[in-house]
Amino acid sequence: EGTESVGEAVEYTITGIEAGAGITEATKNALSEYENLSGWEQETSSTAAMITELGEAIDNEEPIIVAGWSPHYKFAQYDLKYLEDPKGVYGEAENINTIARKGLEEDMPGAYTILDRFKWGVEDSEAFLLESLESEFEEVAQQWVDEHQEDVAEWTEGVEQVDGTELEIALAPWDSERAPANILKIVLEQHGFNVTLTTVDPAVMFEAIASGDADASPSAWLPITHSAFYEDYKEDIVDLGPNLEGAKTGLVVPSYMEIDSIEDLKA
Ligand code: PBE
Repeated sequence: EGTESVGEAVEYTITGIEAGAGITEATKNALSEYENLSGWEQETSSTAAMITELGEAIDNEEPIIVAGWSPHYKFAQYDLKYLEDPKGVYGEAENINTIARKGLEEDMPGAYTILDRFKWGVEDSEAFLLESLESEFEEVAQQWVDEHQEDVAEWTEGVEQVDGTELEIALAPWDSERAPANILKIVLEQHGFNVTLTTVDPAVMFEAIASGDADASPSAWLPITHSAFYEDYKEDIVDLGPNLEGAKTGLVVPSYMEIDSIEDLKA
């Protein structure tokens, strides 16, 4: 036991999430860029499975290495740390941006204004996500809007009411994306829009905004996590900038593990 390496203990496996996630691509890049990770694999499945495995490992104080990100409630539930990433594979400052289809500003200036102004913080988001473990997502969103009327007033100042204009928001299937989408749905509906939320993989989300099938999305992780999708579609979308600054992705381990860097993951 005592002499077993971290690699042996985790069977040279990083516990990943959905195959279509941006972080799955970043982790593939990490596996090819860090020489000490040659022979390691990423096991993809689902976010729910990753969270279950993480919880089980922590219950047994066993080692585990997961593809992780913030904002996420796991940092409030468990004592975790990001492994240092000296090669910068997961990037430095990551943000969550709002993107819109071309022409939205002309077609629905009020909605565009609200989408453009919407902004909150990592702490807001993590408090929201923790709350959502106890209550329905829609209820948490309503409560957040009720309790943040000053922010909402800033986002909506001068925006005129419309009468049932349809608006489609595309979002990626993670809670960090469901949170802003549900807040925006409530705020936009208070201004008379009829909002549909459509959940799709990130690649499809960018494609839908570029083709105009969807109007906007508050879940573009840039500049790194969704860079491959962004590069494909950037000429055909409008980037409204960050709605959340200070997001992060990387390899995450329980704090009791005695390693600090991706380079410490030795065979
Ligand atoms: N995530 C959470 C997503 C975006 C939101 C980091 C898991 C990803 O595409 O990797």
